[in-house]
Amino acid sequence: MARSVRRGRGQCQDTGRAARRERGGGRCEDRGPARRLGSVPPRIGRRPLVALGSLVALAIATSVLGGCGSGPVPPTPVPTPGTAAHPREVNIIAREYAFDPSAVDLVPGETVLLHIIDAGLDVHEVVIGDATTQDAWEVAEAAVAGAPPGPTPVVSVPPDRTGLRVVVTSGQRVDVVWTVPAGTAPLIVGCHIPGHWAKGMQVPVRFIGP
Ligand SMILES: [Cu+2]
Repeated sequence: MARSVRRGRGQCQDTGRAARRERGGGRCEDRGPARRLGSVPPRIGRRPLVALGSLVALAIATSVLGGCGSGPVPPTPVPTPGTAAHPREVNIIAREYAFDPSAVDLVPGETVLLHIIDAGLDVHEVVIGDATTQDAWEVAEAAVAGAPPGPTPVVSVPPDRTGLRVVVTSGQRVDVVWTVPAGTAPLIVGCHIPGHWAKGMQVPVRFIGP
């Protein structure tokens, strides 16, 4: 079962089902200054300067390509799945007209503490559910498009299509504890305040393994 912590006037609905890095072992040795005091510096002509420049460029390229921090970027570590006792915190930020992150990573069956934040000026919502759920809310909310300013109109969908829904107003944060379905059927995070879905407020849930 999901439970929510209200911070403001948001609505929440839920079905409740819910280096020092090794560098190849090589060592560097300091051989001291290249020129001793009193010695006469060698004459550097045009050609040696060109050669010296080439060597510096090669050294920089080698440093960038093969030096510290090189190599393939490691994959993002898979988080420890949340439990009922210790839900994993997940942020979803809504603004005009997008969600951040652009894909919400969840582990099937884990319990998460969603921090849903409206960082925009308009009212937004987070609906998590499959395509059927998204369609149901899109139709239901389109029916109240053009409602006068004021409280968000009350809308509803059939009980088996509610998914998780949280409405947030500008600057508001609503925290919701929610258990991710154990299956891996595709889920979407969407906003159906009239017009918002079409403007891009839809991102996928990306299931990740423990
Ligand atoms: Cu929105």
